[in-house]
Amino acid sequence: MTETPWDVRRFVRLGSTNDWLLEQARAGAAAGTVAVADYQQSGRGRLGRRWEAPPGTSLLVSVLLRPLAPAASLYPATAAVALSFADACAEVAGVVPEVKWPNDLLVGDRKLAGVLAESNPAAPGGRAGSVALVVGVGCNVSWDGPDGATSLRRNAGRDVDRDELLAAYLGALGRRAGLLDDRAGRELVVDELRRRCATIGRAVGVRLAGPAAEELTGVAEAVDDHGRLVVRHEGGTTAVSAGDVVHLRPFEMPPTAKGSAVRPG
Ligand code: BT5
Repeated sequence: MTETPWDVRRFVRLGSTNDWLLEQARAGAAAGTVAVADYQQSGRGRLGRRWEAPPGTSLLVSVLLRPLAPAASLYPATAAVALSFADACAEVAGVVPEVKWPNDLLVGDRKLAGVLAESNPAAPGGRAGSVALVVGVGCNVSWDGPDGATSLRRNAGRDVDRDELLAAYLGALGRRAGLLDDRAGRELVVDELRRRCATIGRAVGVRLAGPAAEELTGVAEAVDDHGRLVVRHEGGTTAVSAGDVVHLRPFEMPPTAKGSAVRPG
Protein backbone atom coordinates (compact mmCIF):
# COMPACT_ATOMS: atom_id res chain seq x y z
CA MET A 1 0.00 0.00 0.00
CA THR A 2 1.40 3.42 -0.87
CA GLU A 3 1.46 5.99 1.89
CA THR A 4 -0.30 9.33 1.44
CA PRO A 5 2.09 12.26 1.03
CA TRP A 6 1.15 15.03 3.44
CA ASP A 7 1.44 18.77 2.81
CA VAL A 8 1.49 20.30 6.31
CA ARG A 9 0.60 24.00 6.74
CA ARG A 10 1.33 25.46 10.16
CA PHE A 11 -0.36 28.46 11.77
CA VAL A 12 0.24 30.34 14.99
CA ARG A 13 -3.45 31.20 15.08
CA LEU A 14 -6.50 30.28 13.01
CA GLY A 15 -10.25 30.53 13.47
CA SER A 16 -10.58 26.76 13.12
CA THR A 17 -8.34 24.30 11.27
CA ASN A 18 -11.47 22.53 9.97
CA ASP A 19 -12.92 25.80 8.63
CA TRP A 20 -9.65 26.74 6.93
CA LEU A 21 -9.34 23.34 5.29
CA LEU A 22 -12.99 23.24 4.18
CA GLU A 23 -12.34 26.56 2.45
CA GLN A 24 -9.21 25.11 0.82
CA ALA A 25 -11.24 22.07 -0.29
CA ARG A 26 -13.76 24.37 -1.98
CA ALA A 27 -10.83 25.94 -3.82
CA GLY A 28 -9.70 22.49 -5.03
CA ALA A 29 -6.89 21.73 -2.53
CA ALA A 30 -5.32 18.31 -2.88
CA ALA A 31 -5.96 15.31 -0.67
CA GLY A 32 -3.25 15.21 1.95
CA THR A 33 -3.36 18.92 2.77
CA VAL A 34 -3.00 19.29 6.54
CA ALA A 35 -3.62 22.32 8.78
CA VAL A 36 -2.03 22.58 12.23
CA ALA A 37 -2.65 25.52 14.55
CA ASP A 38 -1.07 26.49 17.83
CA TYR A 39 -4.28 28.24 18.80
CA GLN A 40 -7.85 28.38 17.44
CA GLN A 41 -10.01 31.42 18.07
CA SER A 42 -13.19 29.50 17.30
CA GLY A 43 -12.32 25.82 17.61
CA ARG A 44 -15.43 23.72 17.06
CA GLY A 45 -16.83 20.50 18.40
CA ARG A 46 -19.90 18.74 16.99
CA LEU A 47 -23.35 20.31 16.98
CA GLY A 48 -22.03 23.86 17.28
CA ARG A 49 -20.13 23.18 20.51
CA ARG A 50 -16.78 24.78 21.31
CA TRP A 51 -13.39 23.10 21.45
CA GLU A 52 -11.24 24.86 24.01
CA ALA A 53 -7.44 24.89 24.02
CA PRO A 54 -5.12 27.60 25.36
CA PRO A 55 -2.25 28.50 22.97
CA GLY A 56 0.49 25.91 22.62
CA THR A 57 -1.09 23.24 24.83
CA SER A 58 -2.71 20.92 22.32
CA LEU A 59 -2.38 19.27 18.96
CA LEU A 60 -5.04 20.89 16.77
CA VAL A 61 -4.86 19.28 13.35
CA SER A 62 -7.15 18.78 10.37
CA VAL A 63 -6.52 16.67 7.28
CA LEU A 64 -8.21 16.79 3.90
CA LEU A 65 -9.03 13.33 2.58
CA ARG A 66 -10.69 12.65 -0.75
CA PRO A 67 -11.74 9.01 -0.45
CA LEU A 68 -13.41 7.26 -3.37
CA ALA A 69 -16.41 6.57 -1.21
CA PRO A 70 -20.09 7.34 -1.56
CA ALA A 71 -21.10 10.22 0.73
CA ALA A 72 -23.13 7.76 2.81
CA SER A 73 -20.01 5.66 3.45
CA LEU A 74 -17.73 8.21 5.07
CA TYR A 75 -17.84 6.79 8.58
CA PRO A 76 -14.84 4.50 7.98
CA ALA A 77 -12.74 7.62 7.33
CA THR A 78 -13.66 9.01 10.75
CA ALA A 79 -12.87 5.62 12.25
CA ALA A 80 -9.50 5.53 10.44
CA VAL A 81 -8.67 8.93 11.95
CA ALA A 82 -9.67 7.93 15.49
CA LEU A 83 -7.72 4.65 15.30
CA SER A 84 -4.67 6.35 13.80
CA PHE A 85 -4.65 9.02 16.48
CA ALA A 86 -4.99 6.39 19.19
CA ASP A 87 -2.02 4.54 17.65
CA ALA A 88 0.02 7.75 17.71
CA CYS A 89 -0.73 8.32 21.41
CA ALA A 90 0.43 4.77 22.14
CA GLU A 91 3.58 5.09 20.03
CA VAL A 92 4.74 8.51 21.20
CA ALA A 93 3.38 8.76 24.75
CA GLY A 94 2.81 5.14 25.77
CA VAL A 95 -0.82 6.09 26.46
CA VAL A 96 -3.44 3.80 24.93
CA PRO A 97 -6.75 5.65 24.67
CA GLU A 98 -10.06 3.91 24.08
CA VAL A 99 -12.28 4.91 21.20
CA LYS A 100 -15.74 5.92 22.37
CA TRP A 101 -18.44 5.99 19.71
CA PRO A 102 -18.79 8.10 17.67
CA ASN A 103 -15.57 10.06 17.91
CA ASP A 104 -13.96 10.54 21.30
CA LEU A 105 -10.67 9.20 22.59
CA LEU A 106 -10.85 8.50 26.30
CA VAL A 107 -8.45 7.48 29.02
CA GLY A 108 -10.63 5.84 31.64
CA ASP A 109 -13.73 8.01 31.67
CA ARG A 110 -11.83 11.17 30.79
CA LYS A 111 -11.77 12.76 27.36
CA LEU A 112 -8.31 13.09 25.84
CA ALA A 113 -9.21 14.02 22.27
CA GLY A 114 -12.18 14.61 20.00
CA VAL A 115 -12.66 14.07 16.26
CA LEU A 116 -14.78 16.30 14.03
CA ALA A 117 -15.48 15.07 10.47
CA GLU A 118 -17.13 17.32 7.91
CA SER A 119 -17.65 16.61 4.23
CA ASN A 120 -18.33 18.75 1.22
CA PRO A 121 -19.56 16.61 -1.65
CA ALA A 122 -19.71 19.69 -3.90
CA ALA A 123 -16.04 20.67 -3.45
CA PRO A 124 -14.18 20.35 -6.76
CA GLY A 125 -10.88 18.53 -7.26
CA GLY A 126 -9.72 15.02 -6.50
CA ARG A 127 -10.42 11.85 -8.43
CA ALA A 128 -13.75 11.25 -10.13
CA GLY A 129 -16.15 9.86 -7.56
CA SER A 130 -14.20 11.13 -4.57
CA VAL A 131 -15.64 13.21 -1.73
CA ALA A 132 -13.84 16.02 0.10
CA LEU A 133 -13.74 15.13 3.77
CA VAL A 134 -12.06 17.27 6.40
CA VAL A 135 -11.31 15.46 9.64
CA GLY A 136 -10.03 17.46 12.60
CA VAL A 137 -8.58 16.18 15.85
CA GLY A 138 -8.08 18.20 19.01
CA CYS A 139 -5.90 16.49 21.61
CA ASN A 140 -4.94 17.83 25.03
CA VAL A 141 -1.18 17.45 25.23
CA SER A 142 0.04 19.58 28.16
CA TRP A 143 -3.31 20.95 29.44
CA ASP A 144 -5.98 18.83 31.08
CA GLY A 145 -8.91 20.40 29.28
CA PRO A 146 -12.25 21.43 30.78
CA ASP A 147 -15.03 19.36 32.37
CA GLY A 148 -12.89 16.61 33.94
CA ALA A 149 -10.99 15.88 30.72
CA THR A 150 -7.37 14.74 30.67
CA SER A 151 -4.08 15.19 28.82
CA LEU A 152 -1.27 13.11 27.38
CA ARG A 153 1.20 14.67 29.82
CA ARG A 154 -0.89 13.65 32.83
CA ASN A 155 -1.17 10.06 31.62
CA ALA A 156 2.37 9.70 30.29
CA GLY A 157 3.86 11.34 33.38
CA ARG A 158 6.15 13.43 31.17
CA ASP A 159 6.08 16.06 28.45
CA VAL A 160 4.99 14.85 25.02
CA ASP A 161 6.33 16.44 21.87
CA ARG A 162 3.54 17.68 19.61
CA ASP A 163 5.58 17.32 16.43
CA GLU A 164 6.39 13.70 17.21
CA LEU A 165 2.71 13.08 17.87
CA LEU A 166 1.76 14.73 14.57
CA ALA A 167 4.32 12.69 12.63
CA ALA A 168 3.16 9.43 14.21
CA TYR A 169 -0.49 10.29 13.52
CA LEU A 170 0.10 11.15 9.88
CA GLY A 171 2.19 8.01 9.48
CA ALA A 172 -0.57 5.83 10.90
CA LEU A 173 -3.29 7.57 8.88
CA GLY A 174 -1.18 7.36 5.72
CA ARG A 175 -1.07 3.59 6.12
CA ARG A 176 -4.87 3.41 6.41
CA ALA A 177 -5.98 6.09 3.92
CA GLY A 178 -5.71 3.81 0.86
CA LEU A 179 -8.15 1.38 2.51
CA LEU A 180 -10.92 3.95 2.26
CA ASP A 181 -11.08 3.77 -1.53
CA ASP A 182 -12.88 0.46 -1.82
CA ARG A 183 -15.54 -1.38 0.06
CA ALA A 184 -13.36 -4.26 1.23
CA GLY A 185 -10.83 -1.80 2.67
CA ARG A 186 -13.53 0.22 4.41
CA GLU A 187 -14.85 -2.99 5.98
CA LEU A 188 -11.37 -3.73 7.33
CA VAL A 189 -11.27 -0.30 8.98
CA VAL A 190 -14.71 -0.71 10.55
CA ASP A 191 -13.77 -4.21 11.73
CA GLU A 192 -10.71 -2.77 13.43
CA LEU A 193 -12.88 -0.12 15.05
CA ARG A 194 -15.26 -2.83 16.30
CA ARG A 195 -12.35 -4.61 17.97
CA ARG A 196 -11.13 -1.42 19.62
CA CYS A 197 -14.34 0.50 20.37
CA ALA A 198 -14.87 0.67 24.11
CA THR A 199 -18.57 1.42 23.63
CA ILE A 200 -19.49 -2.03 22.30
CA GLY A 201 -20.88 -4.25 25.03
CA ARG A 202 -21.37 -1.32 27.41
CA ALA A 203 -24.50 -0.02 29.07
CA VAL A 204 -25.07 3.36 27.48
CA GLY A 205 -27.22 6.43 27.66
CA VAL A 206 -27.69 8.04 24.26
CA ARG A 207 -29.06 11.48 23.52
CA LEU A 208 -30.07 11.37 19.89
CA ALA A 209 -29.14 14.37 17.77
CA GLY A 210 -32.14 16.23 16.40
CA PRO A 211 -34.85 18.57 17.57
CA ALA A 212 -36.66 15.98 19.70
CA ALA A 213 -33.48 15.27 21.74
CA GLU A 214 -34.80 11.79 22.44
CA GLU A 215 -32.90 9.69 24.94
CA LEU A 216 -32.26 5.97 24.99
CA THR A 217 -30.86 3.75 27.71
CA GLY A 218 -29.73 0.28 26.80
CA VAL A 219 -26.77 -1.83 25.77
CA ALA A 220 -24.56 -0.96 22.80
CA GLU A 221 -24.41 -4.19 20.86
CA ALA A 222 -22.52 -3.35 17.70
CA VAL A 223 -21.34 -0.81 15.19
CA ASP A 224 -22.99 -1.59 11.85
CA ASP A 225 -21.40 -1.24 8.41
CA HIS A 226 -22.66 2.35 8.15
CA GLY A 227 -20.93 3.25 11.41
CA ARG A 228 -24.19 3.42 13.36
CA LEU A 229 -24.25 2.34 17.00
CA VAL A 230 -26.77 -0.45 17.47
CA VAL A 231 -28.41 -0.09 20.89
CA ARG A 232 -30.69 -2.76 22.33
CA HIS A 233 -33.31 -1.39 24.68
CA GLU A 234 -36.61 -2.53 26.08
CA GLY A 235 -38.53 -1.10 23.16
CA GLY A 236 -36.40 -2.96 20.60
CA THR A 237 -33.19 -2.12 18.79
CA THR A 238 -32.20 1.28 17.42
CA ALA A 239 -29.33 2.05 15.04
CA VAL A 240 -28.09 5.46 16.12
CA SER A 241 -26.37 7.53 13.45
CA ALA A 242 -25.76 10.73 15.42
CA GLY A 243 -25.89 11.50 19.09
CA ASP A 244 -24.02 11.80 22.36
CA VAL A 245 -23.20 8.68 24.30
CA VAL A 246 -22.48 8.25 27.98
CA HIS A 247 -20.89 4.99 29.12
CA LEU A 248 -22.89 3.81 32.12
CA ARG A 249 -21.87 1.35 34.76
CA PRO A 250 -24.53 -1.39 34.78
CA PHE A 251 -25.85 -0.26 38.18
CA GLU A 252 -26.36 3.23 36.79
CA MET A 253 -29.08 1.98 34.45
CA PRO A 254 -32.22 3.52 35.95
CA PRO A 255 -34.63 0.64 36.70
CA THR A 256 -37.63 2.49 35.30
CA ALA A 257 -35.95 3.71 32.15
CA LYS A 258 -33.91 0.52 31.75
CA GLY A 259 -34.11 -0.58 28.20
CA SER A 260 -36.77 1.86 27.11
CA ALA A 261 -36.79 4.86 24.85
CA VAL A 262 -37.57 7.91 26.96
CA ARG A 263 -38.20 11.51 26.16
CA PRO A 264 -36.77 13.96 28.67
CA GLY A 265 -39.15 16.12 30.60
C1 BT5 B 1 -15.52 16.92 19.63
O1 BT5 B 1 -16.77 17.48 19.66
O2 BT5 B 1 -15.04 16.24 20.49
C2 BT5 B 1 -14.71 17.27 18.37
C3 BT5 B 1 -13.60 18.23 18.69
C4 BT5 B 1 -12.75 18.51 17.47
C5 BT5 B 1 -11.79 19.61 17.71
C6 BT5 B 1 -10.82 19.76 16.56
S1 BT5 B 1 -9.50 20.83 16.92
C7 BT5 B 1 -9.00 20.81 15.26
C8 BT5 B 1 -10.28 20.88 14.44
N1 BT5 B 1 -10.71 22.24 14.21
C9 BT5 B 1 -11.89 22.51 14.82
O3 BT5 B 1 -12.47 23.61 14.81
N2 BT5 B 1 -12.31 21.40 15.45
C10 BT5 B 1 -11.42 20.28 15.26
P1 BT5 B 1 -17.88 17.11 20.73
O4 BT5 B 1 -18.04 15.64 20.83
O5 BT5 B 1 -19.05 17.93 20.33
O6 BT5 B 1 -17.29 17.62 22.10
C11 BT5 B 1 -17.28 18.97 22.44
C12 BT5 B 1 -17.35 19.05 23.96
O7 BT5 B 1 -16.11 18.59 24.51
C13 BT5 B 1 -17.52 20.47 24.48
O8 BT5 B 1 -18.89 20.81 24.57
C14 BT5 B 1 -16.87 20.39 25.87
O9 BT5 B 1 -17.76 19.82 26.82
C15 BT5 B 1 -15.78 19.36 25.65
N3 BT5 B 1 -14.48 19.99 25.40
C16 BT5 B 1 -14.19 21.20 24.87
N4 BT5 B 1 -12.86 21.39 24.80
C17 BT5 B 1 -12.30 20.25 25.30
C18 BT5 B 1 -10.96 19.82 25.50
N5 BT5 B 1 -9.92 20.57 25.18
N6 BT5 B 1 -10.78 18.58 26.04
C19 BT5 B 1 -11.80 17.77 26.37
N7 BT5 B 1 -13.10 18.14 26.21
C20 BT5 B 1 -13.34 19.35 25.68
